[in-house]
Amino acid sequence: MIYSSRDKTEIDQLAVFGGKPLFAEALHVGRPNIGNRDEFDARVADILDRRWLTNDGQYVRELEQRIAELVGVKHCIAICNATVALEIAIRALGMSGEVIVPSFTFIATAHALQWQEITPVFCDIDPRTHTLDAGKVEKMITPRTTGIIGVHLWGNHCNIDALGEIAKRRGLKLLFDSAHAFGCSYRGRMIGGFGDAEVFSFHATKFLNSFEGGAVVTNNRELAERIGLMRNFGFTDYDKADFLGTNGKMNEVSAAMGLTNLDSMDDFVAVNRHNYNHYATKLAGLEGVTLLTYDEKEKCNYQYVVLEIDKTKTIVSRDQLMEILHKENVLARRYFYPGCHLMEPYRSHSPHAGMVLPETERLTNRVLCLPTGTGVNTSQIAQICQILRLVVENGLKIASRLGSTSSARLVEGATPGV
Ligand code: T4K
Repeated sequence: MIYSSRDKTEIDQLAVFGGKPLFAEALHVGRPNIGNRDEFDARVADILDRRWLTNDGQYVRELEQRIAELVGVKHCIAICNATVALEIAIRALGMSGEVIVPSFTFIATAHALQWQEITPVFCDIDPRTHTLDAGKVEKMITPRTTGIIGVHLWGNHCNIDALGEIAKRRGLKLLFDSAHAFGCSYRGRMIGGFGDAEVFSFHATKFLNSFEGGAVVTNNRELAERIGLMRNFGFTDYDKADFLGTNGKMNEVSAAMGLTNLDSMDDFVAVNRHNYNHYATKLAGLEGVTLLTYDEKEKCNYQYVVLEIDKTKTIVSRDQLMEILHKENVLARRYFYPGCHLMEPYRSHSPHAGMVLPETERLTNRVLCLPTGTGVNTSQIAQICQILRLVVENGLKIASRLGSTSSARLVEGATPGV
């Protein structure tokens, strides 16, 4: 192998042991994908000229139409972010009591329920896809259960057919948190058209961003109308509110960003895919480090590069590996540690929830997400992988030098959910 002068080949060169960090500037997971700036600037100028900034504006409508066409659904309602979109969809679907969700997800999935005093009942996941284990969902149903929320984590689809079958047979509503899955497919059909409704996120860190934003997509006209009204305080006319509503409106600048990025969507996928393949090549054969795979038969946005670290083989733990990368200025993230069930208020409500979540608890201690997207280049990826290789191939030496204090320090100082 040929090394450049900046490469690290000895463990003493690692920043964690006092070496100079590999990157002068931080490499982030979730650096936004940004499309054509001139196109965006022109749209913003148009918004200012027309003085129509929000409230069902022209760009919001165009974005909704283009998303509905792309996904192949009848209705798209743009919302200010996916958390509020989930809250509105949950309420519009009439969910109450208990709803079954994975714990291995961003806390927003659970919070959107709890915010309306609906209890999220955490169900375990399939360790292969990191999505709800349909076989276990049925066991979590009680007389209070009104729905299931599946999460297409990392863009990997849930077992949609099995969840649909359970929901139908048990008379439950089925919603998908598709925050990660814009541009992905299931059995050749785009994610977005399944269950009673699906929710996308267009947060800055997502595959397609509108700064902040989200959308509910559905084929149910009545539901779409209700969601559209709920997004705007429940107003059905001037001075007339027929529903309890909220302010879930997307503004015009966000829609302009969403439209601009939609135009570059194919380029974003190409970059992500290239990055993913590069990681796969560079990490091939590295014992104890497994790259999450995506279903090659489906469309995928490849927005997440997800590693599973098996400490029994790498000797250094996932948290030590993360600490080492952070010191090199590679801000890898342990999404979605420690699992919703171990964060408040859920931890206090159900202190023993973990007993039925063995796969979730195993995964939350293994997963590490690496930087990708248009903000990272091929040579940076090669350097990140070289560090990983150096560390794992010297796992025993490094783990003993780091000692047990590093992970303890890391966990103490960790940001919840990070
Ligand atoms: N459901 C699921 C499954 C989700 O993953 C999410 C959100 C939701 C629902 C709710 O969607 P929204 O209501 O947000 O639309 C980030 C995002 O804030 C969050 O949207 C996302 N999931 C989650 C997976 O990741 P944090 O706490 O990691 O954000 P933060 O600020 O640490 O940013 C992540 C990295 O991105 C940082 O290293 C910095 C970089 N970054 C971030 C922003 C905002 C940039 O480089 N530029 C930026 O503008 O949650």
